[in-house]
Amino acid sequence: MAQIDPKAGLVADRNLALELVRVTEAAALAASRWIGRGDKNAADGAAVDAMRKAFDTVAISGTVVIGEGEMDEAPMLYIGERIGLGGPSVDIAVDPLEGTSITAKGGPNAIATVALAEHGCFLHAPDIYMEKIAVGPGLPEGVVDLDAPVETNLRELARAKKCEVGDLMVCTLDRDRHRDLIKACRAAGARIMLIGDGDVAGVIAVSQPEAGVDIYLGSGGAPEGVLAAAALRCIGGQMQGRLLFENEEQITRARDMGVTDPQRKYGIFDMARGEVMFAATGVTTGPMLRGVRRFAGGAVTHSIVMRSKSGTVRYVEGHHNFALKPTAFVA
Ligand code: VTB
Repeated sequence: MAQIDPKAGLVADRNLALELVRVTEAAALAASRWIGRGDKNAADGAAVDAMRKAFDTVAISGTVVIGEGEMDEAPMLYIGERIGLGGPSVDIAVDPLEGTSITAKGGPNAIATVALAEHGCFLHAPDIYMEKIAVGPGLPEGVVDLDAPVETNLRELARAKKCEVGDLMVCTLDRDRHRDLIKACRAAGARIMLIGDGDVAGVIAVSQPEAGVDIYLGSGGAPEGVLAAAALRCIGGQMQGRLLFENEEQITRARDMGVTDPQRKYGIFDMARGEVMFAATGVTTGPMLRGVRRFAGGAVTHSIVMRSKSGTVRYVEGHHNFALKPTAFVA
């Protein structure tokens, strides 16, 4: 195995990005056994377990900063857990199965995902909601803003894209709490793609022309917001987020995690600074990635891996031979 100078930082190790794919592949393969079987906890558990084991083979000194919960509520990949074989000191954000309910129902767009940054570069987001707005690359900085009315954002975005508001596709989670948001988008004349779960992929879609999404709006998990910000740092695009607190206890918890201003509007660099790497593997098929296809003795996976430093986006098709692969990665 290549020797890595721990002081050289991430920059020294391009290969780390490809190592991350092994980790998301492992989680996706494990979760794929549970597609459509109606047990989201089993699907999630399998993904977490496989991802945790896969991290044991990666040459990093990693600390989980976005994970499965606090140490007392999650046995593995909990916030603060140290993972990896030893190597550069990095912070890790994980969502071993983004879309547990989707997987349980066999629906579209569930992914296994991981992001990595130099120590101290990810927002330590508590597991609460975050209001999010994101658009793709190549647009004037500040073309949309979390604090602007929906109509204004859509009008400005259409102007920048030289199209009609009616040409725009908004992506948001299909939730009752988005009733007013959806109404405002429709009143403005925009089209809407309502997704059941999976707002990491939903946000990333704004930066993938083939996904046909122009803007992501609405609230979803704050940890998912940080993962999406990491991805957009690599692939390009603009994103803002604000934590949505429902009670004092959440504010106190966030303060303990280093959030000093609960009202703060976070820009993409506030959520994922420095050099960032992102990887995801499809569990079920969506616009971004194809899902795991299993067959006798093996499976095929599709993954995306990217680095902010180079901006290279790679799609990796993995053909897995279960006769040769350690069982931990197959389970
Ligand atoms: C989103 C979605 C996730 O949580 O972040 C969502 O991307 C937000 O919570 O896949 P609600 O379901 O309460 O709206 C997930 O669904 C994961 O639980």
